[in-house]
Amino acid sequence: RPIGVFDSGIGGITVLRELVKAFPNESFLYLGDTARLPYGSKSGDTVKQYSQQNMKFLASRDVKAIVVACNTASTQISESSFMGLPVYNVIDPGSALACARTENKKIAVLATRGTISTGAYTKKIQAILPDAEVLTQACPLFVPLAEEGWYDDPLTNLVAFRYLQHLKAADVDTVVMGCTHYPLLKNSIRKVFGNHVHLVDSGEAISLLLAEDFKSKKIAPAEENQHSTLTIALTDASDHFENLSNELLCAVMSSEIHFETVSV
Ligand code: DGN
Repeated sequence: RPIGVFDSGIGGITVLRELVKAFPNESFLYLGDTARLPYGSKSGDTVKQYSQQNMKFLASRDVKAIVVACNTASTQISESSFMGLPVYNVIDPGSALACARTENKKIAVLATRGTISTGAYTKKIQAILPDAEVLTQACPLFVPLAEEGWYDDPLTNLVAFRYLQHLKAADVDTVVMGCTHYPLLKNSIRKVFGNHVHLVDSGEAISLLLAEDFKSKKIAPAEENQHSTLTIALTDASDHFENLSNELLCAVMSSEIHFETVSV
């Protein structure tokens, strides 16, 4: 049985890439809700409703676990199981990893307006490190830049400096990329903060958590010699999406990606 993963668009592919890298024997079914993208600027109730529909779709395809590869959706999902399947949000492991990495306890969280407005990261981080200083910044222009594939571009650098310069001046030592699109713009984010700052990536954080749960048998690992598959289902067909995801995943994939268009 595959692991189900969903996001509104290309962002969750950064999570999928880390999962494929960490668990090469596993099969994955990725749902990109491209027909209803973006989630980051929609109300909590709408994002919650879309997320429930996405989880229902993944459950109907017999996945063994659901990874919510979208921070905005993660803020609206309080349940840790859905129709009997374990559900993983990216905010809990991202907060835990930021707390493990920081030394000066000054942490910046970059995310969509939707995620920032819930205060989810600040609450989670301060539940672990009560005296942590958490600075937040919504970066709404990052999502269209990532969807456009402008990963290393002078315009992206300029936007990153405009959003982030004040956080660099505030001397944060850890930066949570609290939107799964943002790791695609890592080079530009690095240019602002320099090499000494820890960048926390949702994909890395969730992979560490899943590794623990495979070890403790909370989820059953795939058989060693099983042929793994990767399916990407989109709610709106897009050649651009297919090209970008092929490009992002080719280095970690051993088999071909199967694309489908679905309704949820
Ligand atoms: N990638 C999503 C997140 O992590 O919040 C949001 C992107 C979007 O739909 N705006």
